[in-house]
Amino acid sequence: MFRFVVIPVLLLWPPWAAQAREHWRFAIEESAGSVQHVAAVRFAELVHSRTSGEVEVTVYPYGTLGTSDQVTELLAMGTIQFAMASPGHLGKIIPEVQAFLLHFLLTDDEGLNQRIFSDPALAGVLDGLYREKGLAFLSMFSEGWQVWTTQRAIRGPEDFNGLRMRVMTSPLLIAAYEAYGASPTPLPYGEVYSALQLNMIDGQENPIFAIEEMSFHEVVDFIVQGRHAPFVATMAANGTFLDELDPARRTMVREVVAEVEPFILESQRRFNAERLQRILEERPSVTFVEALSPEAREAFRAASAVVVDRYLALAGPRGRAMLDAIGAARARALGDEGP
Ligand code: 6CS
Repeated sequence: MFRFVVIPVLLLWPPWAAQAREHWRFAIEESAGSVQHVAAVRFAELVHSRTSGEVEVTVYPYGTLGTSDQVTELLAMGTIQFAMASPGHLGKIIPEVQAFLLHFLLTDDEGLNQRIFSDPALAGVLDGLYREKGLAFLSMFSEGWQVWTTQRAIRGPEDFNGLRMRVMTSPLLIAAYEAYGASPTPLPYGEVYSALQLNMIDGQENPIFAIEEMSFHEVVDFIVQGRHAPFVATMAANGTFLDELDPARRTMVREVVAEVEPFILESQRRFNAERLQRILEERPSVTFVEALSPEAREAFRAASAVVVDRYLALAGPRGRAMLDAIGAARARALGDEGP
C-alpha cells in the first residue's frame, strides 16, 4: 500500500521534471540546424539537466531577434542573457577582435586552432575587451573554413580584381578583400542570397554548412576552398547577468561551455563534410575547387600581409597586444603537442 502511494508521487515529481524557475534567452546568428544552433541547444540541454530543470534556456535563431549587430545590442542591454557574436560583425564595436579575421593568421590544423582559442590567458584578454561593452566572453570556436562562392573562378589574388565581394560588417574585412583588388560590400547575413541572385554582388564567403543552409550554392558558379581563414565565432553572456549569478551556477555555466566546445568542433566537421556532398549532388554544374595550388596560396598570403597594418590602425596598441596574446597562445598550444 505504502509503495502505491509513494512511487507515483516520486514519478510525478522527479528532480528533472521540476518546473523551470528561471528562463534564460540565448540568441544565435544562424538558422535552426546550423552549427551555432546545435551548440546553443546542447548548452540549453546541459544547463537544464545540471540545474535539475530549474533553468530553461530558450534559443532564438537568426532573424527572430534581428541581425548579429542587433543581437549584440540586446545582449549588452541584458534583454537576453547569452548570444553568439562573431568577430566578422562584433569587430565594429570591439576592433581588437578583428585579429581573428586576418587571413593566414591561424594554423591549418583545426584541433590546434581550438587549443589556441581555448587558451585561458587569451580568454582573459578577450574578456577584458568584452567587459568594456557590457559583455562577458565565454568561448571562441571555428565553424569551419571560409569558402568562396563566386560567379568567377578564383585561382589567385588577381581573380578578385574588381569582384564585388560580400563581407560581414567589420571594417577589417573590407581591407582584407581590397588587398586582393576586390570591391568589398558589407551586408548582413540575411541579405546575401538575394544580393547574389540579383547580381548586386559577385561573391561571398562562408563555411560550407552555411552555404548549403542559406542556399548560396544555388546562385553561384564556383565554390573555392581557399583555406585562408576559418569562420570564427564566440559565445558571450551579458556581463552583469554573469557576475550576479550565484557562484555555483556561474561555475556550472563555465563547465557547460567547456563541454560544448569539443561538441562544436565535431559537429562543424560533420556538417561541413555532409553538406558539401549534398551541394555537389544538388548542383553538379557548379565548379568545385577543392584546394588552391601552393603557389596561389603563397600569392594570397603575400597579398594579405599589408592587412596587418590596417588592423593595427583600426585596433591600435591593444591590437598589437591581441596579436601578441594570440602568438603566445599558439606557442603554448604547440608546446602542448609535445616534441
Ligand atoms: O556571414 C555571416 O554573416 C554569418 N555566417 C555564419 C556562418 N554565421 C553567422 C554570421 O553572421
